[in-house]
Amino acid sequence: MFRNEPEIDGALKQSARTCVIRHFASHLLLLATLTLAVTGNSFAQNPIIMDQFTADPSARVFNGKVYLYPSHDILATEGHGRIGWFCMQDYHVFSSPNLTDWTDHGVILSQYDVKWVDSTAYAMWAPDCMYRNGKYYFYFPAPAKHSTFRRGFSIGVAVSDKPYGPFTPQPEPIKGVHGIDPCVLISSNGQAYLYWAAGRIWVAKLKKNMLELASKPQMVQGMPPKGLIEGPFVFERRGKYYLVYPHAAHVSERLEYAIADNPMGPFKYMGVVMNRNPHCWTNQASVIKFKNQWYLFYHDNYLSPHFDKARSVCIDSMFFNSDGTIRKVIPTLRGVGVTNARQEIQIDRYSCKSNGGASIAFLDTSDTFMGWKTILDSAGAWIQYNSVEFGAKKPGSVEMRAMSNTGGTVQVRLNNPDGPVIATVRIPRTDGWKIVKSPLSEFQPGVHNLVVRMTDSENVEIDWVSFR
Ligand code: FUB
Repeated sequence: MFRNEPEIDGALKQSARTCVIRHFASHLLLLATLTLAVTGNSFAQNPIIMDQFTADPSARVFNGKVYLYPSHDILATEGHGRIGWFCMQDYHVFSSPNLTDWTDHGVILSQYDVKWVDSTAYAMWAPDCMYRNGKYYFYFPAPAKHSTFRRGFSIGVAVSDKPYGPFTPQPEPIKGVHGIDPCVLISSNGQAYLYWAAGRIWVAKLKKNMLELASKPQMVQGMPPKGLIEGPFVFERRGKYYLVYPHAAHVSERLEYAIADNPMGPFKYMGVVMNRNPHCWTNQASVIKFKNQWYLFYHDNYLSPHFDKARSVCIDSMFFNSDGTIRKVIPTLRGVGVTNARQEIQIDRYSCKSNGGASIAFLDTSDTFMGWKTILDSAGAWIQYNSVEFGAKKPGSVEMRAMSNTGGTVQVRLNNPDGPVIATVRIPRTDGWKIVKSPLSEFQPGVHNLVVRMTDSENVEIDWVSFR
């Protein structure tokens, strides 16, 4: 079913068919989340970082927490980077105990901190981090001063006692490595490997000190012969090594994967993990297993729809078939997890919506970091946000931040667009945003999908919904 899915043209163009698939998937998710809710797990919406641009996510689980080491896109200005191109001068690290609540630990390394880096390049590209023997090793590509190598990229290492820094850069980049997008694997027998990209994927063993190569670089065998391949991420599952990588097979990059019995290959091409995104030329991924669930981290340009060098990290669940193959991941706005009903639920990060009369738009196109709103403008139009934890105690009322130039009425339903109505909310004609409240006529404890459905043919805009 997943292999024959058409390419997703952004989540905005969901068809009723996709919705049916999502309904089915949401029931599975609901079952999973009911189990997870017991262990206190919760989930995130896409994109996960809403106050800056992030890309090339390397997610790692250290000490029971998820650490995210992404690239940091900023917008170039005159004299500060190259306008119209990637502009990346530093790295932040983020952590989360539950994939929902993210802490930004601030800048851990900048191009100005590393002696060998050309600090006029603004090209601190896709990084990775690995733990060994009490230390955290942060690997990053950057153009070296006075480099004579192709595109000039070398790979450096910065070391810390903590996953969130402070990181101290080594005085020189790793000898013998020229390329971008480092990824480190420590296989179950304890050998560390460094992968990187230079047109194709390369691999070499690392010494125990994690700072030097222990073998000659070799090109990974078994990859598709044509098109740019970069951004390797390798992980081990059940004795097999999975290599996930972006491949520009046609116009923009799609995520593919290959499998090997040995970390150095040869790999066997297995298929597509995520279709190409027609709106964002690049994509790059990492994979983690966290609390018994596999997750794919990747990027999109949701917060910068007209400029794809300003990207945002997203997460979706990833599933394996019984033969070890990966099921294609369909990007969602909803992301992963259960949302607490008492929070401001961003229903514009929807799971599915009616074919007509429901749309989303930025709250403020001049400041996309403010997020989105939902617009309902015809009778029966609806939007559905899956997996909301209502808890055991009935909230006093439903609240919405809403506005309307006509006045309109919406129903709040549970589970699906025809599910039980738990509140009816009259949104008056307003000049601007207003908090509108309504009592709950019915309450069902536990985790439910939330549906907001228009009853009349007016026009309402909703920023968020909450139960308090
Ligand atoms: O983020 C800059 C570069 O774009 C990365 O290093 C590549 O993999 C691509 O995502």
